[in-house]
Amino acid sequence: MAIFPGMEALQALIFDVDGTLADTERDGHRLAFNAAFEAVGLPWRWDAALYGELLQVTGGKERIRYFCEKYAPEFLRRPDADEAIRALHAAKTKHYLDLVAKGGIPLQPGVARLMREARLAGLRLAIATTTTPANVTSLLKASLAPEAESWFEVIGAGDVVPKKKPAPDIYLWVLDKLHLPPSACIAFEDSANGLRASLAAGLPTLVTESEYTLDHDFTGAFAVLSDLGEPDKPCEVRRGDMHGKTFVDVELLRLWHEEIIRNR
Ligand code: XBP
Ligand code: MG
Repeated sequence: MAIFPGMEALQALIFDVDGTLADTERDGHRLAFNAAFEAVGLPWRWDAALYGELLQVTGGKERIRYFCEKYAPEFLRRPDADEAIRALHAAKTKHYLDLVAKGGIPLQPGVARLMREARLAGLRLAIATTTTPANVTSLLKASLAPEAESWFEVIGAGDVVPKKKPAPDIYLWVLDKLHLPPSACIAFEDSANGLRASLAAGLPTLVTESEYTLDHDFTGAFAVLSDLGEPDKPCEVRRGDMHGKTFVDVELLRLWHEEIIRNR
C-alpha cells in the first residue's frame, strides 16, 4: 500500500442493502407489500412493472403514500390515513421478515466473499440504508452468517434520520458514528437515489447494478459493475479501471481509493 505521508488510507466500507447486498425488491419487498394489502382486503396489487415505478420513492411508508397519491387518492382522504399506512407497513415488514428468514433472498455475487476478506484485512464495515432495521439484521443473519450483524460497527437504517435517500443524511449519520471523514471510506450502492445520497455525503462510491437499476444514471461513481464478481465468475465492467482484475477484492478497493485521494 503506497500511501503518501498525510494521505488518507482506506478504513471503512459502507454498504447499501436493497439491491446492493441482494436483489430484495421484486421477489421480496414487493410480495410483502401485496400480502399486507391482501390481508386487509385492499384490492391493490403491485406488479413488477408498477413496482419499478414506485421504487423512485425510497422507504416503504413513503412508497405506499406515493402510490395512494397517484392511484388511490380516496385512501388519503380517510381520517385515519396516516395510521392505516403505518399499520400496512408494519404488516408488510412482518411478511418480509418471514420471507427472508426462509432464506428466500440470496446475496449478490461477491458480497459475502468481499465482506469476509475486508474483515480479515482490518477494514471496518457499516451499513447505510433506507429500509427498516429489522429487515437488515434478518437478511444478514439468514443470507450471510448467523452472527453477521456483529460484523458491522454501525448500522444506519430506516427512520433513524427523517430524510431518506437521495438525501445524504443516512450516510452522514453513519460517518458520524464511525468518527471517520468520507475520504477514508468507500460506499457501495446500486441505485441513482443511493448514489446521489453517498456522493452528497462526499463518499467515493462503487456501483453494482441491480434488477431495477440497469438504466439509472450513475454519473459520479468511480466504477459501475454488474456485481462484485467471484474468482470463477468475472463481473461485467460498465465503467472503471479494474487494474487487470476480474472481480473486486480488497487490493483493488485500496488501489481505487488511493487513486481517488491522489486526484482530489
Ligand atoms: C431500499 C428502499 C426500501 C425498501 C423497503 O433502500 O427504498 O424502502 O424498498 O423497505 P436501500 P421498507 O436500497 O437504501 O437499502 O419497507 O422497510 O422501507
Ligand atoms: Mg439500494
